[in-house]
Amino acid sequence: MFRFPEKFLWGVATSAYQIEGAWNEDGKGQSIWDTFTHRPYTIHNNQNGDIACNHYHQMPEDVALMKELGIRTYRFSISWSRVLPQGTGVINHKGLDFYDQLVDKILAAEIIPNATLFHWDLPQALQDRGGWKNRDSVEWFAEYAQVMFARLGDRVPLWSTHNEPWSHAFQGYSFANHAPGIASAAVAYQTVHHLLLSHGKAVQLFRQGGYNGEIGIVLSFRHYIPASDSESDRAACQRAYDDKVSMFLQPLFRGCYPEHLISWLGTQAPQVQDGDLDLIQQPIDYLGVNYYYTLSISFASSGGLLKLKSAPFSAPGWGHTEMGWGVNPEGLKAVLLDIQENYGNPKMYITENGCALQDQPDATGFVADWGRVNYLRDHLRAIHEAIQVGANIQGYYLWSFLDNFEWSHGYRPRFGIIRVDFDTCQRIPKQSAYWYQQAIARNGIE
Ligand code: GBH
Repeated sequence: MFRFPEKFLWGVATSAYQIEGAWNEDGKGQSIWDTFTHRPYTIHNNQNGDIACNHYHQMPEDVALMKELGIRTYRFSISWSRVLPQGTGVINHKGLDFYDQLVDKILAAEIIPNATLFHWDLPQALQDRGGWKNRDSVEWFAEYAQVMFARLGDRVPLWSTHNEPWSHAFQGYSFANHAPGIASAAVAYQTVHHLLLSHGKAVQLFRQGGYNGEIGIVLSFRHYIPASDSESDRAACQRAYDDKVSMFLQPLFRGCYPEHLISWLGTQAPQVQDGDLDLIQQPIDYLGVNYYYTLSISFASSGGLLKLKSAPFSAPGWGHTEMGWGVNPEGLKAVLLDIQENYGNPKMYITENGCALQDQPDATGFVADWGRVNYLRDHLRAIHEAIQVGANIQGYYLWSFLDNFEWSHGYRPRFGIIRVDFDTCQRIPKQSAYWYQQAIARNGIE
């Protein structure tokens, strides 16, 4: 039995656009994800989040299910355009009331709410003003954050500013496989800078408001290993790490962007003004760690340019998940130990970890997802090992509570420990939900 520290927080995570639905109800404004998914041939099978899991209407039932499983903390995100339909200015009180009621229901179930301000669904009205490319976005975000702190700050003890700024900046503004679907690497790096600046600004406002809780940021981590021992592969690996990890951890914890990276980027490097890095470097209360997979890295030349090449890496005995991602629980431990050793061992929550499978329900509709149980168990063992060697890890949020809208992949990959029938919106706990319930009850795993 691997026992966890007494106060370890066992949680589940979701995000607004992926579960809520009700995309145009009760005064909600349009977000860039509404726009993006309504564009034909953008998303797998032309699917969208118009209804998603219908969580907006089934919220009380969902919280009751969490309570039944013994969940101790719930990480959700707030839809900015539900609260501020135009992004700034007029408040939509019905939208704000929804989150108010959600928080009250969560607290009544003795679950600790962890609210993420931005999980990628920017109000379309702000995109029309340039989105995150526009430096004014920092002020827009500050206004929105103030509204949320003022309304929920008395009851929400855990806040996250941004979810995976890397993913939003690059998938949204460079690879264009996410909203807003813009393809420009230079804009993506500028977006990173504005996302980080707005994070710093929100943290500052949170401190000034004297709120009692903890505030942090959630980053996307992968473990990178060189494809071979060659000098070139090791250099490629370092470059990937700088681009995806140091790019965020250095400004947040050391007040600078990685030098190598900035010179590599040349004219694509973000424009930084005096004082920006001081704002970004505001001390945070915790670092949110999202980890799913490990990549093996090398250089490949394409058209005379040196490019990074990555391949999924699976530890021996593991296959790939439904996303095509490799499985490597040791990679999570490596990520945690790296943060412990090189960034001052901040308080950490694993804010996302989980796997997509081709879940097959039996004749009764039950899903015996033992593959997911194996994935979760071995990642939790890796976390346990990291805690044993002193990494300051206080909790774990399983992605995801419900099967949901997996962005460009639509509803095909199922990440939930609760199955959702997307025709009826019926919820059925899977084997993994019962396994997790037992882990929480015992505060440990086998
Ligand atoms: C998280 O991102 C998200 O926060 C969550 O909303 C999502 O549902 C969940 O994980 C499962 O995917 O454009 O080819 O370079 C996941 C981590 C990191 C996965 C970036 C995709 C880049 C793919 N993501 N990765 S690519």
